Amino acid sequence: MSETPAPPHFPAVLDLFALEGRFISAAHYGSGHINDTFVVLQDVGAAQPRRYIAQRINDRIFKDVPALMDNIRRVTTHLTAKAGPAGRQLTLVPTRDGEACARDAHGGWWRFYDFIKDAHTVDRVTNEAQAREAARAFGDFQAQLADLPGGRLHETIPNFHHTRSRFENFRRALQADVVGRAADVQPEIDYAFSREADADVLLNLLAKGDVSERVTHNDTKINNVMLDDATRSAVAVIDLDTVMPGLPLYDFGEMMRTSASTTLEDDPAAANMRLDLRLFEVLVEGYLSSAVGTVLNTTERAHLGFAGQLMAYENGLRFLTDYLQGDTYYKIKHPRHNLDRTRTQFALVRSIIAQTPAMNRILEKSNHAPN
Ligand code: ADP
Ligand code: GN1
Ligand code: MG
Repeated sequence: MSETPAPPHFPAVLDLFALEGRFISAAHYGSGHINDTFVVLQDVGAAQPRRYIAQRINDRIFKDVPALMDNIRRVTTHLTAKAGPAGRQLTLVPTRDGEACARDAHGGWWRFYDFIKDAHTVDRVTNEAQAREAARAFGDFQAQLADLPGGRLHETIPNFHHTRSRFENFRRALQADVVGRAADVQPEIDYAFSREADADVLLNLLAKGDVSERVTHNDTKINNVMLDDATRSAVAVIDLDTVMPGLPLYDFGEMMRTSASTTLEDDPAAANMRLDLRLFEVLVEGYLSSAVGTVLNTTERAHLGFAGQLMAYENGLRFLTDYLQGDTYYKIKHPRHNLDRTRTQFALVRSIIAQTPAMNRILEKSNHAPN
């Protein structure tokens, strides 16, 4: 999928929502792979226009948008109540009918958020403070949702981090080879098969009751946490489409994959991709110093490093699957984009494996540190 500009019928979309002011402009925004995100400027008669974030929700991927929005409404309401009036949380702008989202005349689903001011996201960690802040923010986020009222959240994408299912999807894509790309990627295919057993490790722990399901974010990429422009501290966790039942290890692993790595996920030179051991240590400190630190059991703590290895492997499998299927899931900017992403992820798996003894020493030390 490639990036889409704001559609010609965008003014009609704006009319569906209870926005302040008069429309000035809408421009594509951010670097997410799934939804179409726009920043919208509205003239409110002040020196500065009012900004909103508009998102067209990807309903090829999220099959039940009302269920997804029900999750987001519940989660944002709960977080806002906890943060109090001073907090800067993700806040939905309701439709004129008071709903959380609306469907345009072309069948597209839209939602609007208040623009979180004086904050930014980064696609790559460039200093330890960013990693520590992200870890604290995602840890606190999960802890704050431990008492979310209203029962189990909807599973917006079934089996999202079920690595065995991801592996079987890859195997099917390989067998079908619909665009004839398999022959070109034999080393990546071989590597995927060589690590197949990893897919079951956390699932087996879950089945035995050694780790347990909680409400988790499930997409804890570094660019899903907003950092304050001035203080650089985390102000809000965003991109709540995949908040649903999951394992905290998935959250830590996704964070480690994107926040303790040495290059961007799509660096065409996969050799640049390694685990940065110091950033791993900072993530562990940040995560365990957050409210979630007191909740994790010894099995979870012992698997923090493996979680990053597994999430890098799982994302590698998913990118490779998409490459084999002709790039139907992730947004791409060039034909080998998903292949580049696959290669960096498998390079990261290799690097994590090579540094596992050192990671374990860090984890051992963290077990003796006060929270
Ligand atoms: P995707 O699911 O495609 O990743 P996100 O919800 O993460 O979409 O949004 C994409 C980007 O837009 C984010 O990385 C962030 O930079 C920006 N963004 C999203 N929501 C807001 C918001 N409420 N305020 C300011 N920026 C936002
Ligand atoms: C997608 O939406 P975004 O860009 O934050 C994907 C994640 C992947 C990630 C890889 C719903 O995240 O699962 O880890 O790309 N989100 C979904 O960069 O599939
Ligand atoms: Mg995102």
